[in-house]
Amino acid sequence: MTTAPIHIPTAAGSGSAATDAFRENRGQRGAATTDQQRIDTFARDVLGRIHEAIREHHLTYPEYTAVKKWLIEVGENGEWPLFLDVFVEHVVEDVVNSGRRGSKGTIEGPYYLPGQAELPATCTLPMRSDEKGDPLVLDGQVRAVDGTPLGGATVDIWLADDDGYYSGFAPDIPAGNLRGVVTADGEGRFAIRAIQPAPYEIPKDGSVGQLIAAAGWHAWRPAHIHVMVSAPGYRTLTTQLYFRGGEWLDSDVAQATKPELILDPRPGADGVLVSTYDFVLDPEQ
Ligand code: MBD
Ligand code: FE
Repeated sequence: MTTAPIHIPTAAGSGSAATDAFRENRGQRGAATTDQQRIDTFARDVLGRIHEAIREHHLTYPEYTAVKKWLIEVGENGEWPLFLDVFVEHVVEDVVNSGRRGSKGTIEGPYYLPGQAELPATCTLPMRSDEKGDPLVLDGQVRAVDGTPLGGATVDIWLADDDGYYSGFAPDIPAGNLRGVVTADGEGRFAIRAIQPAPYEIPKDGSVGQLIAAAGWHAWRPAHIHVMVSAPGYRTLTTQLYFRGGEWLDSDVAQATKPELILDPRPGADGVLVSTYDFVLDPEQ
C-alpha cells in the first residue's frame, strides 16, 4: 500500500522561501547608510528603548532566556521576513510615503516575486484550470497626480488563492499562479481577471504564530490584492487593495489597511464581480 504524500504548507517551508526570496530579490535594494553618526544614534536609541522596557516590566532571567531561544528559532525557521513585514514594515512605509500626494501606499510584505508573466492590459492572471474562488475583475486607470494618463504603466500584481496561500510559498501551487506584470494600454487603463482572494492567517506552527498565540492575539490579515505600480519618471507605488465589509479589515495583524484602499466590488455585465481602482502616481523628486 502506498500513501499519498501530504503537502501541508508549513511555517518553516514558507519562511525559508520568503528568506530566500528576500536574499535574491530584495537584499540589495537601496543603499544602507554608512553614516556612523546615524547608525550610532539609531542603534543606541533602539537598544535604550529595549533596556527601558526590561526595567519597566522587570524581565526575569527565565524570560530573557525564552526571548533568546525564540529569536534564534525565528531565524532558523526563516521567519524574519514575516515577523518584520507584519510588525515593523507598516511604520517604515508610513514614514517613507507620508509626502505622497497620489494613491496611498502600504506594505509590500514577504511574498512578492519578480519576473512574473508579462500580460496585456486586458488579461487573466495565470491560474489553475480548477482554481477555487469567485472570479473578480480589477480594472482602472494609472494617472499622474496632475491627471495625465500614464500609458504603458505596469501593474505588477500578486494575490493569495482561495485558501489564503501564495504561489512560491506553499507546496502544490504552480509557479506564477495568481501573479503577473500587466502593461496598461495607451490611456493607462487595465482590466485584470483573477479570483477573490481569501484572508491570510499567519502559520500557527512557526515562531511568529507561537508569539501571537502566547500573547492571545489573532493572526489574520484581511483579504487583499498586492500591486506595485510603476511608470518611468514616477515614484513606484507599492500598495494593497482590500474589500468593503471584509473580515479583519479593522484588526489587520500587520496594521496595513487604510480607508482609501478599500474596493467596492459590483456585479459586471456577465455577473462577474468588478472592482475599479485608479492608481495615482507622484512624480520622482
Ligand atoms: C501577507 O500576505 C502579507 O501581505 C503580509 C504583509 C504579511 C504576511 C502575509
Ligand atoms: Fe499578502
